[in-house]
Amino acid sequence: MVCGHNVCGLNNRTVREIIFLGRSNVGKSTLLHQLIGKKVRIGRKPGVTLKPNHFYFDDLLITDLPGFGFMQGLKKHKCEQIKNLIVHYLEDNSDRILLAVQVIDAGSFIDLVDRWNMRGEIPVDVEFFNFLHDIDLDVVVAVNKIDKLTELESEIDEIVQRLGFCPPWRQWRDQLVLICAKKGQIGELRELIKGRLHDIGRDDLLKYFS
Ligand SMILES: Nc1nc2c(ncn2[C@@H]2O[C@H](COP(=O)(O)OP(=O)(O)O)[C@@H](O)[C@H]2O)c(=O)[nH]1
Ligand SMILES: [Mg+2]
Repeated sequence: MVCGHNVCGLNNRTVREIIFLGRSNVGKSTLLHQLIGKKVRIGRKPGVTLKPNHFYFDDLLITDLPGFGFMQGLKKHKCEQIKNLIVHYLEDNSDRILLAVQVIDAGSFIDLVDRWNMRGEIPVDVEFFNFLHDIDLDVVVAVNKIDKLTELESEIDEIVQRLGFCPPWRQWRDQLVLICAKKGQIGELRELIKGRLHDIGRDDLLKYFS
C-alpha cells in the first residue's frame, strides 16, 4: 500500500530503504541490474522519468532516484526540478533510509569537479554528497567504471580528496567501494549492503543480494 511518500510495510514493520543516486550516465541502471536483477530496465533514456523507481524485497525498498546534473537535451529548469525532487525525497524519507549509495563515474569525476570548481561553483556531486551527510544518512560512494582508470591508486586518491577525504583512499573502505558494473564486478558493494542488513538484524533479506 502506498500512502503519499510513505510506503507502508508488510506486518506493520517499518519499511527500510536503500537509495541509489548519482549523475545521469554514471552506470546506476547497469549497477542495479547487476545487483537486483531483471526487475531493472536498462537503456532508459535519461531524464525521461522524474519519479523515483521503487523495487520491493519484502519490506525493504530499493529506490533508484532520477539522475541529476546537466543532461543533453534537458533544459536547465528541468535539471533544477530533478535536483529539488531528490532533495525533498531525501528529507521526507531520511528516517527510513538505511543506506545511501552515491554512484560516481571514475572516468569523468575528477575533470568534472575541477571544471565546476574553476567556475567557482560547487560541483553537484559534491553538493549531494555533503547534503547526504548533513541529513545524517549512512553514505557509501560506489566508484563505478574503474576499468577506465590507468593509474588506479593515485586516481582514486584524487577522487576521495575531491569528496573531502584524506588519502590514502584505502582507509575509507567502509564508505567507498570500487566497482565495474558493466563487467558485473560489484562484489564489494554487495558485501557492504549485506553487512548493513546484518547489522540491523535482517539476515532474512541477505538472500536478495547473494
Ligand atoms: N566503461 C564502463 N562503462 C560502464 C560501466 N557501467 C556502466 N557503463 C556504461 O555507462 C553508460 C550509462 O549506463 P547507465 O547504467 O544507463 O547509466 P545511468 O544513466 O546512471 O543509469 C552505458 O553505456 C553503460 O554501458 C562500467 O563499469 N564501465
Ligand atoms: Mg538509469
